[in-house]
Amino acid sequence: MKHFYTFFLTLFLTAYFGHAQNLITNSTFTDATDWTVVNTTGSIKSPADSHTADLSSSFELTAGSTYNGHIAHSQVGASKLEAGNYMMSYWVKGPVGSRSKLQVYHQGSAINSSPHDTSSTDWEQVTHSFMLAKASATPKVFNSQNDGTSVILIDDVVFKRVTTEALASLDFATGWYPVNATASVSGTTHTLNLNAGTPKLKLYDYYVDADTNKFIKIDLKNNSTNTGLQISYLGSDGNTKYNTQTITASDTSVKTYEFNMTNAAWTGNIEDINIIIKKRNAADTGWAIVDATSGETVDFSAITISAASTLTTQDFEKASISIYPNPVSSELSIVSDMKVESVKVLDLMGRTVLSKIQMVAPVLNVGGLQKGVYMIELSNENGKSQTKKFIKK
Ligand SMILES: [Ca+2]
Repeated sequence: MKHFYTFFLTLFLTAYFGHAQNLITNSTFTDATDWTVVNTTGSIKSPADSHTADLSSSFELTAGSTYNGHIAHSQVGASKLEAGNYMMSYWVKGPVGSRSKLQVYHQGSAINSSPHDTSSTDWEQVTHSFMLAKASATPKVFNSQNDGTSVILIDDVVFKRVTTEALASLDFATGWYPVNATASVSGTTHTLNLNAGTPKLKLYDYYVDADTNKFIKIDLKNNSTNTGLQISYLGSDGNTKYNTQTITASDTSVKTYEFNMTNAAWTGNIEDINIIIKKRNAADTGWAIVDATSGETVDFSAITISAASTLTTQDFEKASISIYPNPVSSELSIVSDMKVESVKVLDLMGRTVLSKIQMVAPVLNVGGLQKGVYMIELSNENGKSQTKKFIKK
């Protein structure tokens, strides 16, 4: 029965975590340059004998004669790791009684799995769970028979972060880590201090169930001169995707920005999610990385992951707005329960008589207009608007 459990667990893990989100996967070993053979001999098995049905080859490793022979992967840098839980696994095939193990060399110490003695001549899986600090790590797979002759095959090596499903309301104080930036947390506010390059908050501890959740809402106050907010993620097609929108620079209040993530690559369990601060390029044709001299901050206060849009600013057309006095001789006051970003005034023929004016105070001077009836068009920052009629006396 044990074999059945192993088998089903493997299928589950493969489907559940997907493939591309892992830090290391080796189903073929064609990237053999990433692996170094230590204290023994080894090479890609040819002709192929693969754990996977596609016969995508495996790695044949002979035991060292007096010391543990192994293959060591090139170091996984600290920039790819964050303190937390990780797992590593491999498939092994060899004569009954073959002995192998996993090791992760980290901060001067070896984190070993228990030795695995094969119980059959078929492929068997070995998994190893461990914790890492934010420091580089070197994954290794050992043939630990130490007899100088025993040969095993290794395939489908996986090294990955152990993640759990993101909560609908994610606390910025946990799970989010600064990259190209430093961060400080005070109460519910997570302040990102921007460095040059691509300052961002990276989500290491969670994945998002993209089949259920299609909207990500971010509350922030942008204290910087940068005007872009970008969500990047590893799409289900294996490619990194970007979703970017404009944010208000040098803001004085918290604003809500919602990202509609609906697209063909936002399915399954999505990992490697980043929230990146961007700026416009010099030609104003696209987004660029922030300046070396930036050194500014963005205060994040909430992130909400949901199935449907929760933005109320889309209801600007229904906002309660009144203008007075009406008729008016000079100063027209505007009272609204939602922020009015700009206004313009048209005559009854639809001709613009006062072109678009950014609202810095809720008062518009119409003293220069001829007597008559006019329309005032009030707009929010997303371009939604509603129109009111007034009389100039
Ligand atoms: Ca293979």
